[in-house]
Amino acid sequence: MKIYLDGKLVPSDEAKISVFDHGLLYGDGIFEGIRAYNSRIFRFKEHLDRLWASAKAINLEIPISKKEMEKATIKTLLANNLKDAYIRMIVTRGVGDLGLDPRKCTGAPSIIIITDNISLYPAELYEKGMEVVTASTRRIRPDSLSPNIKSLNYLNNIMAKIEAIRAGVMETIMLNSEGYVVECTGDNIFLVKNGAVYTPPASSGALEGITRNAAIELAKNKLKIPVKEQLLTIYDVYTADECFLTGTAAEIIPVVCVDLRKISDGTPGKITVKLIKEFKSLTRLSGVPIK
Ligand code: PXG
Repeated sequence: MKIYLDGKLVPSDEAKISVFDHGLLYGDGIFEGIRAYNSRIFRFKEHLDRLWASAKAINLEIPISKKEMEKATIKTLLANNLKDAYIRMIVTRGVGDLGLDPRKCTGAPSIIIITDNISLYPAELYEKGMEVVTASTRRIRPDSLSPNIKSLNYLNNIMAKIEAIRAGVMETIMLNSEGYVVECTGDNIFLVKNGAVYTPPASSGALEGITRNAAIELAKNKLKIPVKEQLLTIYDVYTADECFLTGTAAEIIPVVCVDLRKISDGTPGKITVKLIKEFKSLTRLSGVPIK
C-alpha cells in the first residue's frame, strides 16, 4: 500500500508525521472521506470544494491547488491499483511547538492521501437493515464549531460512537442541544412518512453530507417523491414508515430498529430499497475518471 505524503508516494509503514504536528497535538487540521467506484471518483468536485471550505473556515491555507490535489489522488489510486476505493484526504496544520498558536507551525501544512477498500458495515446489514440507538452525547452546537468543518477533532462523534458500542449496535442517532434529531456519528439521517422523504436541515447542526445531497436529488428527480428538510424529533423517527442513513463510507443503509422500536414492520422500506438501487447506478456511471 502506497500513501501520498507531502508530494511523495511512500510505503504505508514509512508514512509518518511529526509528534509536533498540530493535527496530532490538537486535532488542528481537516479531512475528507471520498469514494471511487468503477474507476471514477464520485462527486470529486464537491469533496474538494468542501475540503477547501473547511480549510478557509479554520484559516488554513492548503499549499497546493485543487487540480494538483486531484492529480495526487489519481496518482495514489493508480499506484495502489484501486478501481473501487475509499479515499481519505487529510491536511494538517503542520509542525509547530507545544502551544496552541497556529502561527508557530512555520513549515507547510502536511497533505496525506490514503486509499483503501473499506466497507463500513457488514454486507448483510444492507439487506436486513441495521439497529441504532439514540446517544446521550449531544451534537456539538454549530455556534461553537460548525458541523460543516470536517476537522480532525471528531471527539464529539467518538463519544457517541462509544455509546453505540456499549449498546451493542454500530451507529447512534445524535440530537442537537435543543433535542432535535440531527445526524449520526458519521452519517446523515432520513425518514420516509406517507410517501414523503424527510431529513433535518443542515442549519439544525448536521453536516451537509454529499451522499445526503445525492439522496435528496435521487428522491426528487428519479423517484419523483417530495423531499422536506425540516426539524425532526425522536418521536418522528419511532413513528416513521422508513428510516435510512447516508454517508460516503456507509453509502445508503436501511435502519429497521431504533431504541428497541421497530420501524414499521422491521424490514427495509420500499423507498429506501429503490434509493439504494438508484444510488448504485449513479455511482457506477458518474464521477471523475481515474485514467
Ligand atoms: N455526518 C457526519 C458527522 C460525518 O462525519 C456524514 C454525515 C456524511 O457525509 P458525506 O459527505 O460523506 O455523505 C459524515 C461523513 C465513518 C466516517 O467512518 C464518516 C465520516 C468521516 C469519517 C469517518 O463512518 N464522514
